[in-house]
Amino acid sequence: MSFETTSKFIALILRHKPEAIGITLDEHGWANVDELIKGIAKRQPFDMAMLEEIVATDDKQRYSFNEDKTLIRANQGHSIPVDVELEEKEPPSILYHGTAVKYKASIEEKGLIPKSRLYVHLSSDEETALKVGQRHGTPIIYTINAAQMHKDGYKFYISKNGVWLTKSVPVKYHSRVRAL
Ligand code: HQG
Repeated sequence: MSFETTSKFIALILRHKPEAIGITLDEHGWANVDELIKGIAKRQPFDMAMLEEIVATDDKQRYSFNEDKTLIRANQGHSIPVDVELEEKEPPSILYHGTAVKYKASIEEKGLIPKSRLYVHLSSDEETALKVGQRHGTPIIYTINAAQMHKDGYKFYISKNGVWLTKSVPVKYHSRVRAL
């Protein structure tokens, strides 16, 4: 497996499917590092040095170790219900969400919902939103009136790797940036 594929596999284990290698996460999303390494090493050569390199060089800083590196978790992006102790924070006045044209009708009817994940993922810059949207097809970007949402009592969180998260975004708080 390439470095990139291994990193994706770790995201799958730590966010969605720890049972893929027969491990579990605790309520805060932590996996035991030894168990993770052993589980992956059953499929391919894998050790602590490789895990440390993946964590250190990950382009989105997706993972964190605890202090003594006996535990590891994903910073955000989970579909399984874990509490990663996100920081609740006042958001910037505008946030962005990148998605695909194919979801437009549904989003403009139901608002933004987390679908399989625990939160709707938002970014403070448009460029990130564009990249996120492109993963799904022809991208479209929504601006979110986060200041108004916050005033109205909606909670926002920022993950350790700088992703803004909220439970849902009702239609009245978003508008499309690109006319598609
Ligand atoms: C869409 C990646 C229909 C939503 C990224 C999105 C991000 C709706 C898709 C992180 C909808 C879910 C998360 C509605 C929302 N009807 N579709 N009412 N409401 N959607 O992958 O935000 O590389 O779960 O717009 O960079 O694309 O994995 O969420 O298009 O930070 O670390 O449903 O995942 O990071 O897709 O991406 P996703 P996302 P990583």
